[in-house]
Amino acid sequence: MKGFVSRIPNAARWSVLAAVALIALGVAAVAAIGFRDDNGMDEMQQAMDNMGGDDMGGMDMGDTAMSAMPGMEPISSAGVPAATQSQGAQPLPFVLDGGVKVFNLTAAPVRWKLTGEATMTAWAYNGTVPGPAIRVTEGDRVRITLKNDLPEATSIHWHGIPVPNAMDGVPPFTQTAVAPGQSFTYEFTASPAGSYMYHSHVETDKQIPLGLYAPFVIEPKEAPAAAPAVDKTLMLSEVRIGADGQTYAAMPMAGAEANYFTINGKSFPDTEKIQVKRGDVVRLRLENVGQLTHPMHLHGASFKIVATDGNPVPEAAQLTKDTIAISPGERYDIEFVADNPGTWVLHCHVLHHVTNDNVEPGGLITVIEVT
Ligand SMILES: [Cu+2]
Repeated sequence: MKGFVSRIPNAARWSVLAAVALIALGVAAVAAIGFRDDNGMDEMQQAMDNMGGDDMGGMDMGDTAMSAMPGMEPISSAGVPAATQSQGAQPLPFVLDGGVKVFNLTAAPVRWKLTGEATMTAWAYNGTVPGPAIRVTEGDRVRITLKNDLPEATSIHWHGIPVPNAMDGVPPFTQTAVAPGQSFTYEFTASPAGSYMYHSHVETDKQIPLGLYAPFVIEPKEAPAAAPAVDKTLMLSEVRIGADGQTYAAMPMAGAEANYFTINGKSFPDTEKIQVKRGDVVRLRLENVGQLTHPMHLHGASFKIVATDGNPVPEAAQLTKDTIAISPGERYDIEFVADNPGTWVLHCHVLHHVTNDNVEPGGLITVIEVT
């Protein structure tokens, strides 16, 4: 054998070696494919099929596949009426009953416009998203009756307000959930002053994105010497409208995420424009009732953080910023002097959150016009 090999010319010897090497590589490759086929690829293919793998373009999972998952079915829009009002977070009127301020809320489905083009099936208090704003004075006794005209049980939690335990609105711990057709009355003393929210505390992953939330402001008993000229509450949230036009509230996985981001129930360009006079002190109460963190960035001015989660910040501790990250559940009151005329924007700096179904500009942008 040695003699045979030594008699083969060099070039031919290299060819033989190369051929042997190629065969070895081929065997290894076949072995590898077989291994993956048996142990991984089939499972991966199966998972892709289960996920609606054909619909991965644009990271859309495919709403048919989504609706087959528990809790991921679209919200029924059958027989849901169109909203008769176009703006949420408007003041809720009350009647006085022996010194108690009495408010009435009805939770019911409604078709709610996010923009001129996009309409969601909302579950709303008194027909708007957010629901009506409750604004009272520190020390007021308030009584709020919730009537449930939803297809499912619900409740109201007074987010941030120290209420008696039985009034906290958290089934099954503090009350039984309010069944469809039933009512429940909450009563407590509104204190201390600050920026709060109220929202459902049943199936929150579904009911809050659908619109069961609203602002609750407790004014100080003694009005501050220099009250801001402009005082607006901006509630941040998000929801998903599928390629099938249906509303999907729950979003437990990547690819099935929210595609509409809202300020007071509207996505830009339908967010409310804030008109301000030059020199005005502007207070914005930023409240995040959604499930994502939003670093809100203001153009044209720096602001001071004057309250966090309803608690006043002592002047010496008030940070000066132009961007503030608001986590789910947080509230920040910011104030600035509008001394710079022009059209300025306040927007989220997670840039996907300034899109409507992936089209920019949209979502969490609001315009502040200083004239
Ligand atoms: Cu954001």
